[in-house]
Amino acid sequence: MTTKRTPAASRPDDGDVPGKPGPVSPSVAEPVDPTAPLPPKADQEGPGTVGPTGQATGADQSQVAQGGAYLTTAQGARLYDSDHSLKAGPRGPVLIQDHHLREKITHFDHERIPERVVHARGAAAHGVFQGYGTAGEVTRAAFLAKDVETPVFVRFSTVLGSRGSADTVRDTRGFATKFYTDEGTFDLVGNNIPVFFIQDAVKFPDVIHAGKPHPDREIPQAQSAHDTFWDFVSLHTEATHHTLWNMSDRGIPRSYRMMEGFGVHTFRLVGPTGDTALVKFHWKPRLGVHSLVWEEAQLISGTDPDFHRRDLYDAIEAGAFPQWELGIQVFPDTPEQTFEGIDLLDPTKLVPEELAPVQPIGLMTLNANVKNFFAETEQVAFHPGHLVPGIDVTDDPLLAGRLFSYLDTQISRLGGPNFAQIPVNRPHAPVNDMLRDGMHQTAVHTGTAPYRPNSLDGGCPFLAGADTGAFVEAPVQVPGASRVREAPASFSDHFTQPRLFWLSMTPPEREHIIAAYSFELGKCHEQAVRERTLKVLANVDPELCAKVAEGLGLPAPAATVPLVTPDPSPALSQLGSAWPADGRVVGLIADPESDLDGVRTARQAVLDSGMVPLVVAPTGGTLAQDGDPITVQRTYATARSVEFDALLLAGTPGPGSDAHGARDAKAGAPAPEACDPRVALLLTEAYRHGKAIGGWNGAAGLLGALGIAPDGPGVAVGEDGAAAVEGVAAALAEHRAWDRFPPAA
Ligand code: HDD
Repeated sequence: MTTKRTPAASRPDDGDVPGKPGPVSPSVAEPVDPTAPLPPKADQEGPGTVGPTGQATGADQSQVAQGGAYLTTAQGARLYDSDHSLKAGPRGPVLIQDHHLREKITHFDHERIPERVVHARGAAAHGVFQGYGTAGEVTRAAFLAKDVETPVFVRFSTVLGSRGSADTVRDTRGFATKFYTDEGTFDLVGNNIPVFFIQDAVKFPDVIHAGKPHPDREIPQAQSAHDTFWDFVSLHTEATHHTLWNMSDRGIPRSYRMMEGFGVHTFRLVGPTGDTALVKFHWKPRLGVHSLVWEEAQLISGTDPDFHRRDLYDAIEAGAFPQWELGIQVFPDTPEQTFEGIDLLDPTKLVPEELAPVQPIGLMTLNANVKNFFAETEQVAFHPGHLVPGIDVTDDPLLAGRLFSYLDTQISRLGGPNFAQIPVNRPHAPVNDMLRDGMHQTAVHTGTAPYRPNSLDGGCPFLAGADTGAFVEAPVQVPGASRVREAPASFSDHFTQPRLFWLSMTPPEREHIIAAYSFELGKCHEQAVRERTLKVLANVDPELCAKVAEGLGLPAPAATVPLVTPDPSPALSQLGSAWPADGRVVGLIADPESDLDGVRTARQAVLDSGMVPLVVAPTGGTLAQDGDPITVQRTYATARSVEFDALLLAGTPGPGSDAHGARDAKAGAPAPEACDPRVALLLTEAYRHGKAIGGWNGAAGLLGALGIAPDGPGVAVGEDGAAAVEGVAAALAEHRAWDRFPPAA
């Protein structure tokens, strides 16, 4: 039997079926004016979808995929069939005259563009930046003036992995922000680590070739735990500082929302009177800086490789808009371009905040998700050379190479020089250039004289001066010098700042660093690479070197340089501050016999604290003895501890019994085997990862049976659900129960 397709006019189901298009003209999309700025993002208020908690999200349902009533070809001809190729008879050969088949398949064949050579995997969002006006003395940049609001687009990324790689691998994270200012687009293309592997852009292909998968078998994916990476960084010791940050908790962030961002290089600001200052840019997250632990990161790579992408999207969709303060460290623009002995042109060095405090200059809020990943996240093109009046570059040799590289890469990635006409890349300032033609030119330029000087188009456009908003380079003195391929002497200190970082870490942070080096080097096959890395570590710190050597079963070498011991910088540690628990995910473990009123109370208390409750139960559906049914979001089969920042074990309705399979246990502590093994795994894994754990009425017995002391660090067993939530929220202020991790020393 065959299906015969006939033109729509003779089909009975068209036009008069509710919800189906009637015989009206399809709506025609407005022609796009490529010179016009992007329209403001539509408000996200709307009828809404259901988010991960079962709550309405407020997402805009009016944004459907197709705008018109009828499916058409790319040329606008209505289609009567898009499911069958044109054939000579139902079982006959496909005819080459099927232009629709060819159009559809050809377009599909070209749907992918080259992925970014680095930072291929990313997630992005729209938002707004509001200036505080506090930078007015050091820069004339208008978007930093008080209360000026500027639309932004931010893309976060990993560096090494391909587009489909996992989010939670150990890596640096990109933090690239596009400010659509009234004076032109400013891109701050930074990372979540304030220093870089190399001091000169000419080394960039080397470090990336070393970090990417091996060229023969193309493995491992998105990892630095392999021989070529460690071969390079052990030979090229200026990478030691960045590598140490990567091995620290900064290499495995909990969320993009909980990462710092850094402009890395020193930039030059130009003030209203032409005075200049050197600055370093910092993004400070309102939620604090938090990380995963390594086992957790590895498990998530398997259970939810989209963890960070999902987290960002869900938070914004739920209205929990992430925020960062932009701040600057300001240094005098002296001919030496150093501060307290630190070379400001060396991108492997940071300036401790204790020496130069970060001064807040504005607030960024990400408040809208992308509507189409390819159109926006994939096609966005950042470039450190996208600068606005008042923000200029310095002679950092790494930055100089980047100013060339980013423009160049977009030409091959986005297929030509007109990528600024792609909607997400369009400036919001009026564009009046004389750039013409080229691949993917979508503007229809009028006039006859795209050159200057000209008289035929009235001589316009005119050039501006600094007083009329022009970008004017600061007239920096360039000392007469011979051409050399050399670095300044100060660039050769590769160990003082890694040592500063190490000495600034708390015991659990040090323990994580030792474990990370031991893991990564343990994955290397080449003994020479391991031994050479130990020699590098000996020049950072003897304890670090000895502990990693112990893990590798190798002798610890002695330092080959004198160890300088700078004052530690507490600001480099992620511990020691209390942060809002907003946006943390709390798993509520309950079964049909649990104290469901307590579960309702706890669930509401979690929501009231700005956190996200997910009910975990033996099966899906709802939990209800009486009263409002409680929707189950995860079952014992689908839940894994890594999805949660904290777990709450619901108590039982009556006094004195134990929850979750332990109810029948004899007097005294229930046996661990009485607990459902999946619940036991949830709890013990969360405990091992330093997560907050709570419960009420009977929970203490079960926790104790699993080896979790009910009065231990980060464990909150309360009288009822609300008290347990309060305890858990307090524990989450420090993110993890750090006392559960053994100290390094
Ligand atoms: Fe880069 C992308 C950050 C050094 C060459 N880089 C890229 C992205 C970020 C950074 C966040 C992703 C942008 C996006 O989301 O589209 N890169 C940095 C930082 C560096 C750095 C903070 C040092 C301080 N990069 C660097 C050097 C070079 C490049 C030295 C080359 C000489 N980077 C590129 C690139 C990429 C890129 C190849 C790939 C895709 C793109 O530019 O648009 O041109």
